[in-house]
Amino acid sequence: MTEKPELMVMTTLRPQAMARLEDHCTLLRWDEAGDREDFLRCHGPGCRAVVTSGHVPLTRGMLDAMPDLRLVSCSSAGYDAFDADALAERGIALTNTSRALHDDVADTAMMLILAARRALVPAEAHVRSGAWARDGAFPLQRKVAGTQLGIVGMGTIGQSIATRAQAFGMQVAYWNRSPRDLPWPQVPDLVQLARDSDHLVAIVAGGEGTRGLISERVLEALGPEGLFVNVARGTVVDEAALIATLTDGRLGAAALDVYENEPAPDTRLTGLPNVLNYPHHASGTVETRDAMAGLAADNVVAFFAGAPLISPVDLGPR
Ligand code: 8YV
Repeated sequence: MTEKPELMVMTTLRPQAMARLEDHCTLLRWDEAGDREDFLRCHGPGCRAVVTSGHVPLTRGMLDAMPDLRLVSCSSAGYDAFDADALAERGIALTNTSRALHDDVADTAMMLILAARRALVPAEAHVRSGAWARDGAFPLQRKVAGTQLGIVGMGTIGQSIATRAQAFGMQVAYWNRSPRDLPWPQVPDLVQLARDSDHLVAIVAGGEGTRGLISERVLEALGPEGLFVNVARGTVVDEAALIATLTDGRLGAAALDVYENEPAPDTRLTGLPNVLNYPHHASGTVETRDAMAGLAADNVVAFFAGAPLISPVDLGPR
């Protein structure tokens, strides 16, 4: 019997995916090690693949301890905790799971737009508390059909949001770091896109390249009637500016799945009456988490079989 290849496990996946990996590989459980540095020193050399999530840091120093590494299989869309430059320099392949979670994240973006625009949470409380009978009808809200949606970041998930928004009768335009050939108008100036939009959804990759991309100027351009929705990363918005503009009325409202400081976001932000909060749970369904883990495992199995990777990420040019 041939020996199974070693796989460094930096986060545990859903049970079915773990079982599949165990069938194909000898699992090196870094995630369960007491002294992780020592574990990497002992088991890193010779290890050719890692399975992890984009939330677990993967530094240059950790890569130094795995000189034979050729694959990082990431069980999330984002990989902003990785040193992507170091991966690219060393020619280490990276795979992610955008294609497994785009439906749920796009659904969440739409849910946040609709819930914020129709005041779902206060409306629910209006019924539950008896205020409906006591105080009368709930105030009128704003119509979504016929409005303009700006999407910041037009990858797999951005495009899924766009198709849903169209089905809801919205007009879509987008901003992207690189030009794309898509059926929606691309606006190269982010401030202009915000100015033209009723709602602005951020779904751009996190990391240093996009830190503070949604700046005070962008939020001001979105304006006192505008809604900012973040299903990307907390870092892509200047959070101090977000709090300031929401507080003094330069920005109308925000609906957020992500925050700079998770899982204990700034309460000056989460406590505002014009903010709708969700706990970084856009991909949080059984089906999608199973699919993400399954895809991460499939990439590992393909790699060790010498087959093409299923969902590689293009890391260059950097
Ligand atoms: C998280 C995500 O991985 O894929 C991403 O980049 O942010 C999410 O799917 C998930 O919420 C676990 O924290």
